[in-house]
Amino acid sequence: MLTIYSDTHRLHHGKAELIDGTLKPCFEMPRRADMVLGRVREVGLGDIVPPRDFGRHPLTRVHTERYVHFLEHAWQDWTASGRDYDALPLVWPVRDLRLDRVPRDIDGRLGFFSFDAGVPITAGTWQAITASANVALTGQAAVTGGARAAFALCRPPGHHAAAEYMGGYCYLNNAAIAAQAFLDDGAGRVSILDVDYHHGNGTQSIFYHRRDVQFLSLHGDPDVEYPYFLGFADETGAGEGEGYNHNYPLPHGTAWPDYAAALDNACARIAAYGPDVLVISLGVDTFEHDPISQFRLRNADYLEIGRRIARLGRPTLFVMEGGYAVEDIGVNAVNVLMGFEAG
Ligand code: OKP
Ligand code: ZN
Repeated sequence: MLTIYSDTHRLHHGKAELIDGTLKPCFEMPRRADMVLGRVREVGLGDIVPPRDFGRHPLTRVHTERYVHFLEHAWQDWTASGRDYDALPLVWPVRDLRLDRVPRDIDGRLGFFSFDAGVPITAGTWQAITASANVALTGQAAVTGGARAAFALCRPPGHHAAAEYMGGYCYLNNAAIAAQAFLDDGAGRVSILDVDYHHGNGTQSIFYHRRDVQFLSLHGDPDVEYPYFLGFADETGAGEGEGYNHNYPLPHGTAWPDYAAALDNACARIAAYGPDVLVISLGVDTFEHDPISQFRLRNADYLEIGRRIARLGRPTLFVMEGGYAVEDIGVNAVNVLMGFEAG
């Protein structure tokens, strides 16, 4: 399997995140991608190539122009106002606050274009997030060109980012950008299966009213898990998109048997939909030792996830999302890919 990787991810390195009421080093760190790349090399998964530059157009197919403009200029605006530590949002337009005014001031803009504080913007964030999107798009082009599968080793991740807000370590929605690019290159139907531990609220939001993209997500029950405000089972799509969104909220402590049952149900829905291509939002924070998550999957379970995805028999793009047990992230992510190749 072809892997697409860019070293540019390194330019995005947030210093701290607010967790448990204190500032701690960011869980979403450059070493995550290093560990995955190291494992890809170790097992000889296949060629590793850098991304091509697809420019701005595919980004604005799923994100608004003003949001992309905000991301591009945020660091410059932040430093122009005299700060040089991570730019972080700290005030949000909830409920009856106004959404019809986009603030001019950078602190207001950071809040307007985000839904949480888990999104530090640093000097190299724009370069890293556009490289990450280009990694996904290069994988998409390989699959459109006839590859059975490709692995987009994206960092930072993307599935929490919606059309015009960032959050949960995510800025540009790499999987959604790739899915839209498949459609723009002639696919009629795309399924996105999100196996990250957290609900892919951004991806769901982007495609919620559409039937050309089916979205399915297995994740910690939002009643008790981040992102809390989306990802329930009764969210099934709206308008034309009614019936094309499927959430599988699972309790804390979920281990392989229950996870596999949900995965089988999702796979049956994908088979019934009959997509031309499959995008996997590949998070491995479902791992038993993940430091911020509460499922109990084990190393070998990831091989089985890959086998089940392979049985769908569709051209498949894997897009890296979360996974914070850094010593195991490479083994777990690449186990999915090896299971796929074996299956
Ligand atoms: C990004 B991805 C944990 C706080 C969670 C944000 C998590 C973002 C995960 N108690 N903070 O889905 O892996
Ligand atoms: Zn996650």
